[in-house]
Amino acid sequence: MQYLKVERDEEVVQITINRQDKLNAMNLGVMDEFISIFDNLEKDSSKVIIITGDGPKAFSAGADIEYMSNIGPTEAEKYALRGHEVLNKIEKLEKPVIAAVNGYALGGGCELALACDIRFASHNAQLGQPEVTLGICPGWGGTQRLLRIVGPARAKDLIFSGRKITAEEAFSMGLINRIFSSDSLLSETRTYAKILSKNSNFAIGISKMLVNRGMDTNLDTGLKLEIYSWAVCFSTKDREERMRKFVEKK
Ligand code: CO8
Repeated sequence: MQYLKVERDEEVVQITINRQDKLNAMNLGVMDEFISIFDNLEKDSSKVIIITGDGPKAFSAGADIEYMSNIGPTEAEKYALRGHEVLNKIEKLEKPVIAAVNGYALGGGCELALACDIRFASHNAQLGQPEVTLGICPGWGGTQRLLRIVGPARAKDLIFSGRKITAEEAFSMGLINRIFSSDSLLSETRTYAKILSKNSNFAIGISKMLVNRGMDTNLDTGLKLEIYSWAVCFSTKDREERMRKFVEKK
């Protein structure tokens, strides 16, 4: 891998965007590597994924502006589709994906974090959708996922102004789950990831699907889906063993 570094600690996998000199901006190479990694993660024994950026300054400063400055609509569509493929894989993966936002998360960088299930940030993080300052609208799901996470008024404020917000402001609008010091962000994220990895990955996967589907469906359908999914959990050995252990302990 040229652009992404993959480290494994038992069932926790950390993916680091490794383009520090360009503030981890995502070119097509980054996208391709993400796709090949997530193709493997769909099948392997990993349980929790962490995504972060290399260096102290950026999670990712977004799509590669140098590349975009020279393309037309056809290439732009391909670039957007590639980005969507990555973000959809993250969202559909039946395992939790945590963004450790260690600095700038702008444009596509913010959109990458939005596709993750949980977002932790360092105190120095700055998030934003500055696309309109470059003459484009958000193109990697920013208008849709941001809307669903923070609501239309806040999404429009961020997208129309292109302003960068602090980790604290992002936390206040529910965009960030927790804030840590820069020094402790990764260790705290790993500790949290370990906790998730000890829980039932089947139950977490099905819960992730239910919450994601729930955002796009009516309450009645979402609740029906929950009932059937809940019943399916009773078909696993994992559930049997976890409940048996609890009962026997007593
Ligand atoms: N793309 C390419 N290179 C970048 C990017 C980027 N997004 N961001 C920073 N860099 C490069 C700089 O050019 C510079 O390179 P070099 O040293 O070779 O000149 C290096 O990274 C360091 O950057 P700066 O010198 O600018 O660092 P500063 O500390 O002065 O500023 C900022 C940091 C404020 C983050 C600044 O770099 C910045 O504003 N970057 C651009 C942020 C931005 O606008 N991002 C949104 C891009 S658009 C987008 O993501 C669209 C997503 C949807 C795409 C849909 C597909 C078509």
